[in-house]
Amino acid sequence: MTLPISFRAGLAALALSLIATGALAAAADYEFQPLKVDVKKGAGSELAVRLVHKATGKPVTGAVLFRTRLDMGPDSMAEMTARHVAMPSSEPGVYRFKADLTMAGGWALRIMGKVPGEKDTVQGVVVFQAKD
Ligand SMILES: [Cu+2]
Repeated sequence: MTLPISFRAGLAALALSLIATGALAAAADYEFQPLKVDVKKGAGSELAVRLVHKATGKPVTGAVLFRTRLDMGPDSMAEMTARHVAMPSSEPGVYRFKADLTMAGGWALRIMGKVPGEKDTVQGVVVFQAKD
């Protein structure tokens, strides 16, 4: 049996859209949340984020956060960045950083990471408020 061209094209388009939505859904299934929004202004301030799988609410352990950026975008100073380093964490699904928050105000921690068993990169932005 030969299918009409238009029907076959329709099937191909459907298959492609299923693949596309599947990929997007996977990456959007995860969320980075602040443990505590208010943090201390100054050197060595501690930031902590929890990565959760939204559908189950479960913390996601073993993620590799391969790219992070910390900037004052929330206060219209996106070009103002802060040094930060990853710290060890014993809590499941919690990822910690030490940051030099040189100014009081809103800081955005922008994260790209890989989650075990998920081929898409997971991204998130967590906003902290540095206080004197
Ligand atoms: Cu600033």
